[in-house]
Amino acid sequence: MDGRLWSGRGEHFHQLGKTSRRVLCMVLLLHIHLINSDLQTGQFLIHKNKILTTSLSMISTKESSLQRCAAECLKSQSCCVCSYNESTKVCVTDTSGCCNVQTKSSEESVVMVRENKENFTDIPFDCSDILKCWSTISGEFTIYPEGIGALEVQCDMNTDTGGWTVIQNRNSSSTMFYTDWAQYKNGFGIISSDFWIGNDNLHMLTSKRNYQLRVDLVDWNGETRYAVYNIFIVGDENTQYKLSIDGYSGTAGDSFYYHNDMKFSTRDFDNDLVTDPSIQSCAQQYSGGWWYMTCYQVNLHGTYLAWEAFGGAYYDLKHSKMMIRV
Ligand SMILES: [Ca+2]
Repeated sequence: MDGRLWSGRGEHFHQLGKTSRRVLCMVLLLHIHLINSDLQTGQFLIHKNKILTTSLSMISTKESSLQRCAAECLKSQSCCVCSYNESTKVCVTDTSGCCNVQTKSSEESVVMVRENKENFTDIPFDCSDILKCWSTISGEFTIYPEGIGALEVQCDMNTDTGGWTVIQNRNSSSTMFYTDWAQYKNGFGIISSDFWIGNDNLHMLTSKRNYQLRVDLVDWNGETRYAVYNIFIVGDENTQYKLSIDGYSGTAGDSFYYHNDMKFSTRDFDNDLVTDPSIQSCAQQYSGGWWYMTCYQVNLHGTYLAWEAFGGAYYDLKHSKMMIRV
């Protein structure tokens, strides 16, 4: 099908019904868009002399034209990218729901990317998106959570099928966790070792998607245990980063639920529920920053890296890692 098909056929065109004419006009318009597509069309951005290299779920079909290949992609709710080879007539549609394009040079081929990416994964919000569209290997990545902008994070792609955004990592020897409200608000540390992602970031993430929390713990004998919570939401600063946590499963025991509904406390900002004025704040007493009550069953940032059901409140674990996933 090319532009000449339509010359000198006016009489046939007028013989068609009104609806058919309308449909043909739309097809013709799409066609014109596609053949005049040096840069952009109404539907696709065209990359000439390119072919798709990698994708998670590609479907190959034979199509008689570029337009038919584009139409195949448009039919699918999860096709953002397709490529067509004029010579072999092979049409490859990517039905992963991802819009990231990895191409290599190839004459006679074009790669087409939908212009409207609204319903597709275009930029990664978190490590679930990274796993889906960018990488199946753990490492450091940049994510773009709504309201935050670019954020460097550690993604765990190994634990329980992966897709985890790591929000905390601590070796008990690290003392940087006994710090103030501003540090906990903004985050601190180095994401390749000991760090806290920051309460503002935690709030922005957990208020936009429904996350589960996973905590992995290791003691000094090398024993490992974990806890998963199906509900994990951190409020904004006005709520003092109030914690909502529920839906435990795992091997560590359900100690964290004790902290449900608690506000965050730091050494300079006491929101715990200890009322006895002779007792200093939990954050100061146990040298940490946490959702203290009176005071804790879980204290991953304190003098003792503690999870009560795993050895007791004063049993210092070696390592903790907290991460979230949709
Ligand atoms: Ca208090």
